[in-house]
Amino acid sequence: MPLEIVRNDITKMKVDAIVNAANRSLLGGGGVDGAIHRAAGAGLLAECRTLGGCKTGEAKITGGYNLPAKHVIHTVGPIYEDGKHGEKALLESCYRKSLTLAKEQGCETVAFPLISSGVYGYPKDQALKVAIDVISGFLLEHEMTVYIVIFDKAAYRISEKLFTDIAEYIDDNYVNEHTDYRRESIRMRAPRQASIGSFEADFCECKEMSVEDDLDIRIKQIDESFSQMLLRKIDEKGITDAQCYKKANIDRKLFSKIRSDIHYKPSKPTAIAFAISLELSLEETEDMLRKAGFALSRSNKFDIIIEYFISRGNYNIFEINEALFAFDQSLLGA
Ligand code: AR6
Repeated sequence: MPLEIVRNDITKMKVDAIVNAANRSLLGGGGVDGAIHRAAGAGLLAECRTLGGCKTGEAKITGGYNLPAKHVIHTVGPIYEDGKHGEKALLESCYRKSLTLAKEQGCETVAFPLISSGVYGYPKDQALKVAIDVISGFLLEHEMTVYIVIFDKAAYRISEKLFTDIAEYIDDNYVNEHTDYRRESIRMRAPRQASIGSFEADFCECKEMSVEDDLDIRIKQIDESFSQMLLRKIDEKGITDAQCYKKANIDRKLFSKIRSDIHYKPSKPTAIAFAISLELSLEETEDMLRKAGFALSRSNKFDIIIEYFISRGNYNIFEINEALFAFDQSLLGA
């Protein structure tokens, strides 16, 4: 998965580069900076002394010394005042400059802490949003695996409102497998609500078709495999393969495997990630999942959260992953 949110101590990450939330002196400090210097040993400080500091929003690279990571990229985040002093642009710059530096040094795997979100006071939810936006934008253009490392889960939450909203949705919809009748009745009442766009598209496409042709197409689609449906939907949406797998947060190798094997059975999170990237309706998502041997269930928190987002037409995979993370569920992607 090109972008992953993980809970860990960044000093334990075995990646090409970890990013340090440093200060302008680059001579160490508290928080993640202190932890990185302690784990790397004195060699890191000695190299940092040669760098002449670093401006806010910029980044510099050193070796990793005793760390499992090969390099440390030191970046200096903004001190948050009130959000009106250019903090966001500076924080974006930290991520962008660090990623560019990592790319120039040939790094394939990079781990970031949530820069500025500790001592420097940047609100954690906004800091995470900036991280996700810049990193996912970068990954549309470059092949790399990037981790956002969340150290302290208690200190990290999606917005209170979204969290409460999803929690209520889970409470309202969580049902025992055997009393799943509600789901059916809801679907019967509003089967197309979340897919007006695609319904109209289907309707427009089919209006010149005879009933026989239409039936013929539908029968062929019953036998379609997951991989065939995926490729058909990519064509129908008029997007490229790369646009699809990048938006799904799936790496190119896995996509090639699926493309070349019509009987490929993806994992459930992978299948859902494609449904999200193709912006399928709930009904189409279920259809795609069935082809991979899965279903969305109302007795599963993960599934209800997915349903929450699809039924609201929110197909931002990173936001969905943030919410899944907050509810301790596995994330979408490979
Ligand atoms: N692994 C991953 N994340 C961590 C770790 C860890 N081991 N330790 C803390 N965090 P902060 P800033 C998280 O304060 O806000 C230093 O003194 C932490 O929970 O380290 O950019 C520097 O020298 C928080 O979410 O960095 C500067 O003076 C995030 O890392 C100043 O602090 C960043 O918190 C920089 O402040």
